[in-house]
Amino acid sequence: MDEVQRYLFDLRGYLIIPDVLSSAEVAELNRLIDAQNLSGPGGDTNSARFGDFLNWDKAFCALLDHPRLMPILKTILGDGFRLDHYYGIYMRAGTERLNLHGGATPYDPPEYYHFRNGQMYNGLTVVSWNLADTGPEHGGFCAIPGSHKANYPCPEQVKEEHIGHEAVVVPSAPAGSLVIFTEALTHGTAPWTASHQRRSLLYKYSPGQQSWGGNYVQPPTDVELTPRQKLLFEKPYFNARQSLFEE
Ligand SMILES: O=C(O)CCC(=O)C(=O)O
Repeated sequence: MDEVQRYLFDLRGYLIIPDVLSSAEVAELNRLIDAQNLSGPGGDTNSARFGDFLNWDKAFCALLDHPRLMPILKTILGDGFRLDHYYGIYMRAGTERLNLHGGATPYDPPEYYHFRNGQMYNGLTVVSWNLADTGPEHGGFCAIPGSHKANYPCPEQVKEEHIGHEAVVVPSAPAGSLVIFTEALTHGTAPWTASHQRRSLLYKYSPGQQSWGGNYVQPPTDVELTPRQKLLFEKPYFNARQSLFEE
């Protein structure tokens, strides 16, 4: 994580990293999703989600510990982080918004942003791989920058106004980019207005000692993982946890 990325993540609670995937890689991941002949996306949030894609192809597993991602997650979560859960979001013109949720206040123990000893400490952290352009003219991820450090709860009026409120931004995140955000951020989804489908893959990581989910995510059964990818499926514990960065 470079100095600018670290500054922006601390300041805003999210980071956009463009051009992590090539257009050929994006096309291949979209082709693999198309091949599943999924029933959606529908107009409501439930029918705008899909799961289990780590079992579909090793291309999805390769994103788990992508070399561009790992040093960034090390700064955000410390060594030894783990995959907490994952799902995909797809949306079509008219798919509804997701309400704003999260924020530093009221305090939610597994979803925190702390700064101590000159470094950040994060709870549940989301890495969203964009396989289609998202942004103000399309819809998709939206957030209130800086709300991971808010001292007051997000007012109902702001939540109701959603993307109509000046505090809420819908950042541009083109196909091939990553959106990385702390779940301590107040965030949600802008309704989808574009003619193309939204396709985002959300991998959610927790620091090694904790789990947000009650059921620990299981490794795929149909795809062979690398040793480092297997470590990401370790149960939560702290003492003597193996480094993800050893040769
Ligand atoms: O649309 C997004 O990227 C945010 C989704 C989200 O906040 C959620 O699924 O809980």
